[in-house]
Amino acid sequence: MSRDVLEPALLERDPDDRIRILDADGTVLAPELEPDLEPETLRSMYRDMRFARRFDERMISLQRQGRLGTYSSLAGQEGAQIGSTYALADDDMLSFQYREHGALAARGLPWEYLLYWMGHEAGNAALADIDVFPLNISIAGHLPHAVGWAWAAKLNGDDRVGVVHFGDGSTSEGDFHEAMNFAGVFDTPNVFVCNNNQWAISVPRERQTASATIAQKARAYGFAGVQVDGMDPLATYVVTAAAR
Ligand SMILES: Cc1ncc(C[n+]2csc(CCOP(=O)(O)OP(=O)(O)O)c2C)c(N)n1
Repeated sequence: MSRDVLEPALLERDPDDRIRILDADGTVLAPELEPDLEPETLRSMYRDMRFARRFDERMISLQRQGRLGTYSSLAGQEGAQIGSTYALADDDMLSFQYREHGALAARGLPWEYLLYWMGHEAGNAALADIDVFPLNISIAGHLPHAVGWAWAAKLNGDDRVGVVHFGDGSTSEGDFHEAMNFAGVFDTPNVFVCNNNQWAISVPRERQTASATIAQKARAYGFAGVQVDGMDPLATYVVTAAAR
Protein backbone atom coordinates (compact mmCIF):
# COMPACT_ATOMS: atom_id res chain seq x y z
CA MET A 1 0.00 0.00 0.00
CA SER A 2 1.39 3.41 -0.87
CA ARG A 3 2.14 5.86 1.92
CA ASP A 4 -0.65 8.18 0.68
CA VAL A 5 -3.20 5.49 1.35
CA LEU A 6 -1.54 4.07 4.44
CA GLU A 7 -0.97 7.21 6.47
CA PRO A 8 -4.50 8.53 7.00
CA ALA A 9 -5.78 5.01 7.54
CA LEU A 10 -3.17 4.38 10.24
CA LEU A 11 -3.74 7.61 12.10
CA GLU A 12 -7.52 7.38 11.94
CA ARG A 13 -7.57 4.06 13.75
CA ASP A 14 -9.58 3.76 16.91
CA PRO A 15 -7.25 4.36 19.91
CA ASP A 16 -8.46 0.98 21.28
CA ASP A 17 -7.04 -0.80 18.25
CA ARG A 18 -3.36 -1.68 18.86
CA ILE A 19 -1.24 -1.72 15.70
CA ARG A 20 1.00 -4.76 15.25
CA ILE A 21 2.93 -5.96 12.22
CA LEU A 22 5.10 -8.67 13.80
CA ASP A 23 4.23 -11.17 16.48
CA ALA A 24 6.64 -12.21 19.24
CA ASP A 25 8.52 -14.71 17.06
CA GLY A 26 8.83 -12.34 14.09
CA THR A 27 5.97 -13.73 11.98
CA VAL A 28 4.37 -11.02 9.84
CA LEU A 29 0.77 -10.55 11.02
CA ALA A 30 -0.14 -7.56 8.84
CA PRO A 31 1.73 -7.69 5.51
CA GLU A 32 -0.38 -4.77 4.23
CA LEU A 33 1.26 -2.51 6.84
CA GLU A 34 4.84 -3.74 6.42
CA PRO A 35 7.18 -0.79 5.61
CA ASP A 36 9.13 -0.93 2.39
CA LEU A 37 12.63 -1.05 3.93
CA GLU A 38 15.85 -2.36 2.39
CA PRO A 39 17.24 -5.55 4.02
CA GLU A 40 20.30 -3.54 5.09
CA THR A 41 18.08 -1.03 6.91
CA LEU A 42 16.27 -3.85 8.70
CA ARG A 43 19.61 -5.41 9.71
CA SER A 44 20.85 -2.04 10.93
CA MET A 45 17.68 -1.55 12.98
CA TYR A 46 18.18 -4.96 14.58
CA ARG A 47 21.87 -4.24 15.24
CA ASP A 48 20.91 -1.00 17.01
CA MET A 49 18.33 -2.82 19.13
CA ARG A 50 20.97 -5.41 20.12
CA PHE A 51 23.42 -2.60 20.84
CA ALA A 52 20.87 -0.83 23.07
CA ARG A 53 20.26 -4.06 25.05
CA ARG A 54 24.01 -4.74 25.42
CA PHE A 55 24.61 -1.12 26.43
CA ASP A 56 21.88 -1.49 29.04
CA GLU A 57 23.39 -4.69 30.47
CA ARG A 58 26.79 -3.05 30.66
CA MET A 59 25.37 0.07 32.34
CA ILE A 60 23.60 -2.06 34.97
CA SER A 61 26.84 -3.94 35.63
CA LEU A 62 28.79 -0.67 36.04
CA GLN A 63 26.09 0.71 38.32
CA ARG A 64 26.19 -2.40 40.53
CA GLN A 65 29.97 -1.99 40.78
CA GLY A 66 29.49 1.58 42.02
CA ARG A 67 31.04 3.04 38.87
CA LEU A 68 27.79 4.76 37.70
CA GLY A 69 25.04 6.63 39.53
CA THR A 70 21.34 5.68 39.57
CA TYR A 71 20.45 4.01 36.29
CA SER A 72 17.07 3.07 34.74
CA SER A 73 16.99 0.00 32.54
CA LEU A 74 15.60 0.28 29.00
CA ALA A 75 15.34 -3.51 28.49
CA GLY A 76 12.17 -4.46 26.62
CA GLN A 77 11.62 -0.98 25.20
CA GLU A 78 14.17 -1.18 22.36
CA GLY A 79 11.54 -1.82 19.67
CA ALA A 80 9.67 1.41 20.38
CA GLN A 81 12.80 3.48 20.84
CA ILE A 82 14.73 2.30 17.78
CA GLY A 83 11.76 1.71 15.45
CA SER A 84 10.39 5.21 16.01
CA THR A 85 13.79 6.88 15.60
CA TYR A 86 14.44 5.17 12.26
CA ALA A 87 11.32 6.90 10.91
CA LEU A 88 12.80 10.36 11.51
CA ALA A 89 14.99 12.71 9.52
CA ASP A 90 18.56 12.81 10.89
CA ASP A 91 18.09 16.37 12.11
CA ASP A 92 14.68 15.98 13.73
CA MET A 93 15.02 16.99 17.36
CA LEU A 94 14.80 14.19 19.92
CA SER A 95 13.89 14.71 23.55
CA PHE A 96 13.74 11.83 26.00
CA GLN A 97 13.04 10.69 29.55
CA TYR A 98 15.75 8.76 31.42
CA ARG A 99 14.60 5.27 30.30
CA GLU A 100 14.23 6.05 26.60
CA HIS A 101 17.87 6.40 25.61
CA GLY A 102 17.85 3.34 23.33
CA ALA A 103 16.84 5.91 20.70
CA LEU A 104 20.37 7.33 20.94
CA ALA A 105 21.75 4.09 19.49
CA ALA A 106 20.06 5.02 16.22
CA ARG A 107 21.85 8.37 16.26
CA GLY A 108 25.33 6.93 16.98
CA LEU A 109 25.45 7.27 20.75
CA PRO A 110 28.51 9.42 21.65
CA TRP A 111 30.77 7.87 24.32
CA GLU A 112 30.74 11.16 26.26
CA TYR A 113 27.08 10.46 27.10
CA LEU A 114 28.27 7.96 29.73
CA LEU A 115 29.77 10.85 31.67
CA TYR A 116 26.27 12.05 32.50
CA TRP A 117 25.57 8.87 34.45
CA MET A 118 28.35 9.70 36.86
CA GLY A 119 27.06 13.25 37.24
CA HIS A 120 29.12 15.12 34.64
CA GLU A 121 27.20 17.61 32.50
CA ALA A 122 29.60 17.06 29.59
CA GLY A 123 27.53 13.89 28.99
CA ASN A 124 24.43 15.94 28.22
CA ALA A 125 26.34 18.55 26.24
CA ALA A 126 27.55 15.86 23.80
CA LEU A 127 23.94 15.14 22.81
CA ALA A 128 23.54 18.55 21.13
CA ASP A 129 25.78 17.33 18.29
CA ILE A 130 23.27 14.59 17.41
CA ASP A 131 20.20 16.86 17.72
CA VAL A 132 19.10 15.49 21.07
CA PHE A 133 18.00 17.54 24.07
CA PRO A 134 19.65 16.90 27.47
CA LEU A 135 18.27 13.84 29.25
CA ASN A 136 15.17 14.58 31.32
CA ILE A 137 14.60 13.29 34.85
CA SER A 138 11.87 15.66 36.02
CA ILE A 139 8.84 13.75 34.78
CA ALA A 140 7.18 15.37 31.73
CA GLY A 141 9.23 18.55 32.24
CA HIS A 142 10.74 18.06 28.79
CA LEU A 143 7.41 18.08 26.94
CA PRO A 144 6.81 21.87 27.02
CA HIS A 145 10.43 22.34 25.87
CA ALA A 146 9.91 19.96 22.94
CA VAL A 147 6.73 21.78 21.97
CA GLY A 148 8.40 25.20 22.31
CA TRP A 149 11.28 24.01 20.15
CA ALA A 150 8.86 22.74 17.49
CA TRP A 151 6.84 25.95 17.54
CA ALA A 152 10.04 27.93 16.97
CA ALA A 153 10.95 25.59 14.08
CA LYS A 154 7.53 26.20 12.55
CA LEU A 155 7.82 29.99 12.93
CA ASN A 156 11.26 29.83 11.29
CA GLY A 157 9.82 27.94 8.31
CA ASP A 158 11.99 24.94 9.17
CA ASP A 159 10.69 21.46 8.26
CA ARG A 160 12.25 19.67 11.24
CA VAL A 161 10.04 17.83 13.72
CA GLY A 162 10.36 17.59 17.52
CA VAL A 163 9.93 14.04 18.80
CA VAL A 164 9.48 13.47 22.50
CA HIS A 165 9.60 10.16 24.40
CA PHE A 166 8.09 9.69 27.86
CA GLY A 167 6.41 7.10 30.08
CA ASP A 168 2.78 6.40 31.00
CA GLY A 169 3.37 8.04 34.40
CA SER A 170 4.27 11.30 32.65
CA THR A 171 0.75 11.57 31.25
CA SER A 172 -0.55 12.50 34.73
CA GLU A 173 1.70 15.54 35.01
CA GLY A 174 0.51 19.11 34.38
CA ASP A 175 3.41 19.62 31.96
CA PHE A 176 2.05 16.81 29.78
CA HIS A 177 -1.38 18.43 29.52
CA GLU A 178 -0.03 21.93 28.92
CA ALA A 179 2.32 20.68 26.21
CA MET A 180 -0.37 18.62 24.48
CA ASN A 181 -2.83 21.50 24.59
CA PHE A 182 -0.31 23.95 23.16
CA ALA A 183 0.67 21.47 20.45
CA GLY A 184 -2.98 21.02 19.46
CA VAL A 185 -3.87 24.72 19.45
CA PHE A 186 -0.72 25.91 17.64
CA ASP A 187 -0.43 22.81 15.46
CA THR A 188 3.26 22.40 16.28
CA PRO A 189 5.34 19.81 14.38
CA ASN A 190 5.64 17.30 17.22
CA VAL A 191 5.39 13.55 17.60
CA PHE A 192 4.63 12.36 21.15
CA VAL A 193 5.88 8.84 21.86
CA CYS A 194 4.53 7.43 25.12
CA ASN A 195 6.22 4.18 26.15
CA ASN A 196 3.52 2.58 28.27
CA ASN A 197 5.38 -0.09 30.24
CA GLN A 198 2.39 -0.39 32.62
CA TRP A 199 4.29 1.02 35.61
CA ALA A 200 5.47 4.41 36.86
CA ILE A 201 8.16 2.88 39.10
CA SER A 202 5.75 1.60 41.81
CA VAL A 203 2.40 2.89 40.48
CA PRO A 204 0.57 0.50 38.12
CA ARG A 205 -1.21 1.68 34.97
CA GLU A 206 -4.69 1.21 36.50
CA ARG A 207 -3.82 3.59 39.37
CA GLN A 208 -2.28 6.13 36.98
CA THR A 209 -5.26 7.06 34.82
CA ALA A 210 -8.94 6.19 34.42
CA SER A 211 -8.66 6.74 30.65
CA ALA A 212 -9.37 3.56 28.68
CA THR A 213 -6.22 4.13 26.61
CA ILE A 214 -3.32 6.55 26.76
CA ALA A 215 -3.59 7.13 23.01
CA GLN A 216 -7.05 8.66 23.43
CA LYS A 217 -5.49 11.52 25.41
CA ALA A 218 -4.13 12.89 22.11
CA ARG A 219 -7.66 12.91 20.67
CA ALA A 220 -8.77 15.05 23.60
CA TYR A 221 -6.27 17.70 22.48
CA GLY A 222 -7.41 17.60 18.89
CA PHE A 223 -4.86 15.43 17.12
CA ALA A 224 -4.43 11.78 16.20
CA GLY A 225 -3.40 9.25 18.83
CA VAL A 226 -2.88 5.57 18.12
CA GLN A 227 -1.83 2.58 20.16
CA VAL A 228 1.13 0.61 18.85
CA ASP A 229 2.79 -2.60 20.04
CA GLY A 230 6.00 -1.15 21.47
CA MET A 231 7.77 -4.52 21.18
CA ASP A 232 7.32 -4.28 17.42
CA PRO A 233 9.92 -2.04 15.73
CA LEU A 234 8.16 -2.17 12.35
CA ALA A 235 4.83 -1.07 13.81
CA THR A 236 6.45 1.81 15.69
CA TYR A 237 8.34 2.70 12.50
CA VAL A 238 5.26 2.97 10.26
CA VAL A 239 3.19 4.83 12.83
CA THR A 240 5.97 7.36 13.54
CA ALA A 241 6.53 7.82 9.80
CA ALA A 242 2.81 8.46 9.35
CA ALA A 243 2.69 10.86 12.30
CA ARG A 244 5.73 12.73 11.03
C1 LIG B 1 8.30 16.05 38.43
C2 LIG B 1 8.70 14.72 39.03
N1 LIG B 1 7.90 14.16 39.96
C3 LIG B 1 8.24 12.96 40.50
C4 LIG B 1 9.39 12.32 40.11
C5 LIG B 1 9.75 10.97 40.71
N2 LIG B 1 9.65 9.91 39.72
C6 LIG B 1 10.74 9.33 39.21
S1 LIG B 1 10.38 8.17 38.10
C7 LIG B 1 8.73 8.41 38.27
C8 LIG B 1 7.73 7.58 37.48
C9 LIG B 1 7.75 7.84 36.00
O1 LIG B 1 6.95 6.92 35.34
P1 LIG B 1 6.86 6.81 33.78
O2 LIG B 1 6.70 8.18 33.18
O3 LIG B 1 5.81 5.82 33.47
O4 LIG B 1 8.30 6.31 33.35
P2 LIG B 1 9.00 4.87 33.49
O5 LIG B 1 9.90 4.94 34.68
O6 LIG B 1 7.96 3.81 33.60
O7 LIG B 1 9.80 4.72 32.24
C10 LIG B 1 8.47 9.39 39.21
C11 LIG B 1 7.11 9.86 39.60
C12 LIG B 1 10.20 12.95 39.14
N3 LIG B 1 11.33 12.38 38.69
N4 LIG B 1 9.84 14.14 38.61
